[in-house]
Amino acid sequence: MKRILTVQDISCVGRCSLTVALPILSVMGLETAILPTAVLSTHTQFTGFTFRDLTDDLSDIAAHWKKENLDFEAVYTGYLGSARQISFVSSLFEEYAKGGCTSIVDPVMGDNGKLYTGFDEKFASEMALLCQKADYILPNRTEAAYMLKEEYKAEGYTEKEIQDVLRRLCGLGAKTAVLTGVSLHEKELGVMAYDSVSDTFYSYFNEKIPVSYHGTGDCFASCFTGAILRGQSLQEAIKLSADFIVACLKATMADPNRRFYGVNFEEALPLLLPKA
Ligand code: PXL
Repeated sequence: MKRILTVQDISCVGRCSLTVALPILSVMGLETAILPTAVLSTHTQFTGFTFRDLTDDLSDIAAHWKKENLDFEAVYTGYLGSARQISFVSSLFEEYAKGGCTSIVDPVMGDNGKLYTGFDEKFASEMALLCQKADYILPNRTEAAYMLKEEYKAEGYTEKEIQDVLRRLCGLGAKTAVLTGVSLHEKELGVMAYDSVSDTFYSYFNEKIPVSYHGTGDCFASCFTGAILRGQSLQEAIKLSADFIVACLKATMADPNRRFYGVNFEEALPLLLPKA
């Protein structure tokens, strides 16, 4: 069984980061090791959350793994809380890249044109530097705009403009860029991707479900990571991940007791089981 490492926070309540990455990657048949960057009582869209920064522990944990000769087929990063954490992950990528490890960065920073609480433009520039070292980067359109220092266009962009954004994202240094939250037609929402090595674009769209929930980006990135690691193509990986998010949203909307803070991804997990 392949072993991967995911580096992100534990939001104790909130259906995001490690509480979604672990079940998704496990159901996809991957052994998942975790490196928790911080413990928060909830994600940062609540008010009054607690935040215990674990940056000081990261290097001791990694040093122990090295002593035990533990390595990983992939390192997948999500929410990182500070420039110091980015710099730590950057050295982790360098260390593990020697053994042919795949690196996947979800540059979690914001949505709908705005950065989340606690992030600023300087942090976005640091994240752009981390993307240099990644095989795959998975920004939404807001994160892409901040990393490229470009204006965020809420709507009214063309396919060609998105392709240019994808080329510039790979220009940061990543081999493949996957851009989420792309809507070229009013009733559709989906993903466009660019593999700079083969110079090929990919896209996949679904009917737009007009609701917005936190944590869907983390569900997408975890599913995408699982799909790539189990050997699915880039096109298959974006399709499965986008279909999974639609299933998560539909399950959430069908639940009269739905939570405001995250999606019912648990009900959609069977879609991700390896085919028997
Ligand atoms: O879903 C992304 C995410 C992850 N972790 C924390 C967050 C958020 C989004 O707001 O606050 C702590």
